[in-house]
Amino acid sequence: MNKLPLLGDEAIAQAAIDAGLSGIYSYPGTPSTEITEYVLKSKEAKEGKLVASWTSNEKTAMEAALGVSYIGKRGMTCMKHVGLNVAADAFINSAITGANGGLLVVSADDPSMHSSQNEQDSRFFGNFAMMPMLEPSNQQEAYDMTHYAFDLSEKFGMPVLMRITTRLAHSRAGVVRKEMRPQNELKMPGEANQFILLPANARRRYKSLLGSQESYIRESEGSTFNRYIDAEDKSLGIIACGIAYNYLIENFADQKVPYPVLKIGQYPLPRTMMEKLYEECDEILVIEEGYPLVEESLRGYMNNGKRIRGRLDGSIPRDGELNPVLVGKALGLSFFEGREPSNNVAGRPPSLCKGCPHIYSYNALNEALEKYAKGRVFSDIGCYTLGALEPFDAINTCVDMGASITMAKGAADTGLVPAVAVIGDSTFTHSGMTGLLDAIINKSPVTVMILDNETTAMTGGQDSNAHGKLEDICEGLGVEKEHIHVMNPIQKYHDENMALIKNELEYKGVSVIIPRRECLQTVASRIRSEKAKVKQEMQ
Ligand SMILES: Cc1ncc(C[n+]2csc(CCOP(=O)(O)OP(=O)(O)O)c2C)c(N)n1
Ligand code: SF4
Repeated sequence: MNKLPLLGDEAIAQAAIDAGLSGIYSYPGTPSTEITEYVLKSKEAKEGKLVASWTSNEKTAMEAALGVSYIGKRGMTCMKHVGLNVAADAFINSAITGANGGLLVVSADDPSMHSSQNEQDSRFFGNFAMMPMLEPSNQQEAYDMTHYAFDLSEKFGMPVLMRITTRLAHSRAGVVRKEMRPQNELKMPGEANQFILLPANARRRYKSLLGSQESYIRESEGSTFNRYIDAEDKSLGIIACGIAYNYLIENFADQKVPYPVLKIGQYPLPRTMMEKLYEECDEILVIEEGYPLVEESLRGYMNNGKRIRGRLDGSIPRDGELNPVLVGKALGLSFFEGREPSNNVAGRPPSLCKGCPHIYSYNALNEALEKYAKGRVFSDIGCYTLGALEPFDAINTCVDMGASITMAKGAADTGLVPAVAVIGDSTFTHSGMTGLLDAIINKSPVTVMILDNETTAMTGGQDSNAHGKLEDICEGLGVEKEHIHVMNPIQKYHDENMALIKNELEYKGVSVIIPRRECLQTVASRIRSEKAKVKQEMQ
């Protein structure tokens, strides 16, 4: 059968299309972005009138997907792990409402923080919500699990969480597709009050969620994604979750592990299988990406003195991404570790593109702030966070999306002068607008710079929901018109821009400055696609 060479992210997207998805809503975030991008570009998705859309943030995405499920259709939302924090209110409550049409939430974790603020483990959110969870070990499984996830969700009337990690999301392998299934017809929830979480309903729904846990465990015990692979040598038993299973078998030439292995791909954990491994083997090694979730639960409910190894006892490092070498070391294997990489591929620190508009915003801001001491610029998350690096050294904080304006407000309210917030256009609509409203309500003396490069550059140039609307939004929220300014962040206007910022730093209320110039990368990609279009028309 023909195989498609797909990234893990693309395999998930293709499987969702093939499984009869009707709507996907997401906010970009590495390493999840390519799932929604694939659906947006898919001819099959367009022909099937599948709705695919970027949203303002992960919470609005989660709620839109829940709306799709409400009417009986199959819905999906994808985000990076920290996005699940933003979506958490809707996500946790969706386990109480349950699903009508199949609902899949994909959360992509980034162990080692290749492009993230933390390396939290989304499986804890799945446990917290008490939802069934899937964790693929390779691209084919990512495809098969996604296809199955919608059936699973409809079988139990419950959303399903899929947890993936960077390496799986961004590596490619051949994937065999299943037959395409038609989209669901419109079908309202059978239970009239299911989605009305008034206390009386919520209590009933919560009891039903608790009552369903045993059936989720039974489903895990019988799942083809959880396998007990027996072997002769019982001196060690290995539990390998998700992609860690791949790292394990890569250590053996014929992929045959001499010890019994419990491969985990579906949660809640298959308790009987775990008990069997624990009873049959002298000691247990747990290999899992992220936090020691399985290791902790094993220590918690099965510990009768047998040695349990993993991230907690130091057999595997407590933090950071796994790889076959780390797994091999935990198994006491010796092997060729490879050479030092050539300088051509050595890691280089990230930097703003030459000529990036953010450079000129920071040059002007730095000069305007010269007479003040350090510690006054609260930044946010985007390409402009690179303003923390030399030669700019222009920002003092970066915590989570939206934290720039709110932190500046708190600092300004309690005595910092001047307090500056720097935020990108996409981050502003993600979670900056509500903070700006707070600042306006309290008349906090903050100078907010919304760096408008007309795109979501950091994650690859998705459309920004703020496009063409920033001044109107700020005015609508209540910023005084005379304190909303647009500037052109370019060397030619440096003195003018600097003077404008200096002036607003003196203002004892909320002012907004919008440096506006398109990201160079989106300009280049637009020109490339226009040229390709012209070439195509001439052929
Ligand atoms: C909660 C959360 N969601 C998504 C991301 C991924 N992410 C990092 S920055 C960013 C947006 C950047 O766009 P913008 O604010 O316009 O700045 P630009 O990169 O264009 O300068 C996104 C989506 C994240 N870090 N946290
Ligand atoms: S991608 Fe765009 S916004 Fe990001 S550094 Fe390059 S030019 Fe600047």
